[in-house]
Amino acid sequence: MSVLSEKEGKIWFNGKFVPWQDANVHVLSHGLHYGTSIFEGVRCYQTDTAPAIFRLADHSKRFFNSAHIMGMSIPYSISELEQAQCEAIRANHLSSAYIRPLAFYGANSLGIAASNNPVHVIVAAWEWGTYLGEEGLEKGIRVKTSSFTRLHVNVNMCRGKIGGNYINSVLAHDEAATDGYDEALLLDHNGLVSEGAGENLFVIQNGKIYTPQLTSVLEGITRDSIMVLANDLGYEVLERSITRDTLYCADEAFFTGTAAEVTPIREVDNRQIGDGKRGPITAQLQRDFFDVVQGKGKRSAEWLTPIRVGS
Ligand code: PPE
Repeated sequence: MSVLSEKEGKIWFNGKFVPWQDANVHVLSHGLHYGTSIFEGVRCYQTDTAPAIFRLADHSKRFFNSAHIMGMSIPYSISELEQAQCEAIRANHLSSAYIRPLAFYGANSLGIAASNNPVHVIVAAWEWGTYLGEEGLEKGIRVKTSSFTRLHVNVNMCRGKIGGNYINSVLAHDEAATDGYDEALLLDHNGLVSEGAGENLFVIQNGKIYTPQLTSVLEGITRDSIMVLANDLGYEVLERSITRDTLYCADEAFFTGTAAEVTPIREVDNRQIGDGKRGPITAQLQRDFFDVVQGKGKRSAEWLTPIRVGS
């Protein structure tokens, strides 16, 4: 297994590219002790003409919103961050990649008080294949309801992609994986279905598409893309409360996320969903999603930022 920290390449670190293995921080960094970081997950896809970043402006906006929610000020502009992401693709000679922008408090002082620490910002990019397995994309995955409750809106704010929030996801995913499932499904504090450890959820019943409202779930950019693509196909998408037994009885269900893309769910808590395989509407939306990210969809021009290479 290749070790991420030992790769060759370059990482954008506080405004300039440094060799991959030199992108290190002090062990007393505030972000490491308290999870005081914010981040993004962005994908770049190969298209017929050039590599292209999917919904770069929307991810960058969410990055700055996460910082705003944290009360953290980012010492770079949105356009500098966007350029760094494009440059990270070029500098590492990538065509399809996962991009990880991250901002975190450094090591001036420890203690809960965070704001007297410097804010460090990095952008890394590397090849990252299918998140929940190639077979999962095709056949669907097995999901287990977590014993961990999803974040309460007044405990950890869910609109922010904040490092510390992910402890909840790590606990939930590890529990599900240890029990032999592919991913965890979390319920909110009212017992309603919220989202996966790193994915939004969609449910299809009688030709209608449903997804939980944006209370205790991340406002996923793939979620939004799927809602737009579904509308383009003439489907109604409704945001509403979903109970666990509604999900059990769904015709189809799937997860969305930058890493997970569009992953069908074939089983929840050992109950088969629909026919126990990727359903027809899921398959259609998945096709449209992969078309659009690869430059072959109606929305491609709107959603893709091509990276000029070799100039
Ligand atoms: N919910 C959560 C909790 C979440 O982490 C993600 C992204 C989503 C929904 C979907 O959001 P979007 O990517 O904008 O469609 N999860 C990121 C982190 C995955 C990881 O393992 O790290 C991702 O997909 O990049």
